[in-house]
Amino acid sequence: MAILVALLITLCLLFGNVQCLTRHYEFNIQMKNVTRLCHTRSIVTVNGKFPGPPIVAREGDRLLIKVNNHVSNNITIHWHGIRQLRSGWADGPAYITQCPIQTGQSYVYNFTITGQRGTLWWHAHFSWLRSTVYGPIIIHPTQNVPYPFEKPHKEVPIIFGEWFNTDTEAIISQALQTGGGPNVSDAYTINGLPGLLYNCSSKDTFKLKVKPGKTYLLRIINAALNDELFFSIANHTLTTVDVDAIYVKPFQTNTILIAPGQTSNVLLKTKPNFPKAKFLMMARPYATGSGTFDNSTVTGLLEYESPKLLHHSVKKLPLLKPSLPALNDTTFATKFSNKLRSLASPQFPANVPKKVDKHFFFTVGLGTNPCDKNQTCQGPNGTKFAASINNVSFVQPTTALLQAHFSGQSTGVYKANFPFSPSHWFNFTGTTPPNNTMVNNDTRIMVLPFNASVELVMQDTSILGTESHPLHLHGFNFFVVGQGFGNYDPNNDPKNFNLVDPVERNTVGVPPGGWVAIRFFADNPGVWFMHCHLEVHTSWGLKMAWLVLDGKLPNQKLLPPPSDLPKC
Ligand SMILES: *[C@@H]1O[C@H](CO)[C@@H](O)[C@H](O)[C@H]1NC(C)=O
Ligand SMILES: *[C@@H]1O[C@H](CO)[C@@H](O)[C@H](O)[C@H]1NC(C)=O
Ligand SMILES: *[C@@H]1O[C@H](CO)[C@@H](O)[C@H](O)[C@H]1NC(C)=O
Ligand SMILES: *[C@@H]1O[C@H](CO)[C@@H](O)[C@H](O)[C@H]1NC(C)=O
Ligand SMILES: *[C@@H]1O[C@H](CO)[C@@H](O)[C@H](O)[C@H]1NC(C)=O
Ligand SMILES: *[C@@H]1O[C@H](CO)[C@@H](O)[C@H](O)[C@H]1NC(C)=O
Ligand SMILES: *[C@@H]1O[C@H](CO)[C@@H](O)[C@H](O)[C@H]1NC(C)=O
Ligand SMILES: *[C@@H]1O[C@H](CO)[C@@H](O)[C@H](O)[C@H]1NC(C)=O
Ligand SMILES: *[C@@H]1O[C@H](CO)[C@@H](O)[C@H](O)[C@H]1NC(C)=O
Ligand SMILES: *[C@@H]1O[C@H](CO)[C@@H](O)[C@H](O)[C@H]1NC(C)=O
Ligand SMILES: *[C@@H]1O[C@H](CO)[C@@H](O)[C@H](O)[C@H]1NC(C)=O
Ligand SMILES: *[C@@H]1O[C@H](CO)[C@@H](O)[C@H](O)[C@H]1NC(C)=O
Ligand SMILES: [Cu+2]
Repeated sequence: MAILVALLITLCLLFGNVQCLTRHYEFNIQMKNVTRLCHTRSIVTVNGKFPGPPIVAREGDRLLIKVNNHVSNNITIHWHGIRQLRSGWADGPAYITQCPIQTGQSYVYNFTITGQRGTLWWHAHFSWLRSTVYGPIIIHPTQNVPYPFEKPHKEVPIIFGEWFNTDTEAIISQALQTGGGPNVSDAYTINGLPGLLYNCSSKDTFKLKVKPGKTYLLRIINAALNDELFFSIANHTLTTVDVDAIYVKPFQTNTILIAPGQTSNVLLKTKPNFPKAKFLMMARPYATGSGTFDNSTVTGLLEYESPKLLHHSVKKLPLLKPSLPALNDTTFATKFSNKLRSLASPQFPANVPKKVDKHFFFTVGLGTNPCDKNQTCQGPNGTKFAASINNVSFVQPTTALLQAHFSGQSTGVYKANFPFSPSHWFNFTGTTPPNNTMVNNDTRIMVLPFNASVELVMQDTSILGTESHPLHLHGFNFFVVGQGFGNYDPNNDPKNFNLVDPVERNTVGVPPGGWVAIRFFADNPGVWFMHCHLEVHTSWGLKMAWLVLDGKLPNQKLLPPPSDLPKC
């Protein structure tokens, strides 16, 4: 199959020596037979590629990406982390900003990249299709603007994924039917490859070939469906310089932690001389829930290009392994997230809201739904698993929220009464859970006036056991001003908030049995999805949406929908 990516570049703007381009891509959604772990599966792909093709752009560019759906599934594509200023129609979550692109239909995603540079990613945002439909978004800084760190010799995307030997759509549909936890993946992958530690997979190993004494920029993306991951390279130190396409104060670490939805640029300095060893890179989960999970390990190889003289002896070199934190090492996770700080420099300031207009307190966690009368369910005590925010388990509407809002036809689609805080206060992280674990199902959204400064505290619950939840907010970056364990204390915890150089990002882990406080300016009109990026929790309802109203000025209003916007 010919590669169908057509990249035409047309000049759109010229000011000074800075060029702003329009970049055209074509994404053909098509099936492809792919073999991993000796299992061949027909998977949904973009242009027959797995992982999908990279989008490469420069800060300020406009992207026009035409998506043609040639498969029997409905699909949408989300440009994860892209701010989508006033262009919410291009954000992508199905039934939130658009109806799905149905079989045989096309839709052009049209947006600009404003004030962002680094690594983001794109993925399907319909059911569990993102398990195979994902790829990098590489955003170079404006021309002639250097990185605030050493210029790398080479840049390499490292995308983690999860491989399933069976159809992921069947897995989630079976789980929703039985009420139990879904089957876990069969392997983790680096750039689609599982590596040496799985049966029948050693040829499918990602190899990073390097030269001694150079600096490499690894653009790391966690595209796994349901698992946070630790990542390390034997005998090498990584320097984190950016997360979620925002520069951070550089820090060195042997291991990084990355949740689904998160991205990070790290520098890898190779050894000055050709070493007498080969090095494994490894990733495996950080898992805090009580359910079963895929506890396997993906490997890749860091290989030094050998000097000619040594060529014959390279095969015999010893293979060194990194040591990774324990699967449940929350102490490491906490230390790691505390190291992440914004640059907060004159060139890259941290514009943290100092005063707050709107305070919100949301509980996040698992709960249950009753089993149908004539059914036996496999969730807790014969119930069905559910998940909620403030005990509201989000019910997906049958038309897109943004369309309903824009056309003034929200009645029967959503209610603008999402709770500011839980209706029922209890010991959120106590060891004795409440006797009623049932959630409410509803399609409720929270309305924000334009430019409101928002503080949101998200509190994990222990109702069905504590668990880390990577919460992702569409349409915004936010500052992570505080986090802690136990129940959030509104009197004392804010005293320790970091309003100077907190990390700015789009996906943050709510600590297991703890809380996280974020702040942002609601400066982007539209309907913005917020959800756990563990796909199983999203399927169970751990999601909601914000409606940010238009501002008064003409440039503070959501633009009208494009004419090809899909209909439900
Ligand atoms: C995948 O393989 C099956 C069985 O060999 C074949 O019938 C099918 O056409 C293939 N699909 C694609 C997309 O190549
Ligand atoms: C993309 O969106 C911009 C801003 O709304 C609009 O001016 C332009 O015509 C659109 N381009 C296409 C090809 O739809
Ligand atoms: C999930 O795993 C169970 C047990 O191995 C198996 O019986 C079932 O068919 C699997 N479901 C799907 C959808 O693959
Ligand atoms: C790798 O690290 C181990 C443990 O720190 C050390 O003993 C060994 O010498 C290192 N090997 C290389 C080739 O760097
Ligand atoms: C992974 O889980 C399996 C089954 O639950 C268990 O037998 C195995 O020991 C675990 N492996 C590791 C490395 O924890
Ligand atoms: C982590 O897991 C180990 C066993 O794998 C267990 O002994 C330990 O108590 C666990 N730690 C926490 C904090 O849950
Ligand atoms: C349960 O009952 C409903 C209606 O009473 C019926 O539609 C459904 O097929 C039944 N499900 C099973 C598994 O028997
Ligand atoms: C399940 O039932 C047992 C025994 O009645 C009870 O102790 C436990 O809390 C229940 N769990 C849930 C999740 O409802
Ligand atoms: C909540 O539960 C935890 C663990 O059971 C306990 O240590 C704590 O004191 C409780 N907090 C309150 C306010 O009851
Ligand atoms: C929950 O259980 C406690 C003690 O087991 C009981 O006192 C309380 O009334 C129960 N609450 C509800 C709402 O059933
Ligand atoms: C929520 O929806 C489920 C079906 O998804 C249903 O079984 C349950 O009764 C509903 N719960 C409430 C409180 O309405
Ligand atoms: C695809 O989306 C349309 C519009 O929402 C819906 O009517 C249809 O049932 C969906 N089909 C599938 C297979 O999900
Ligand atoms: Cu979650």
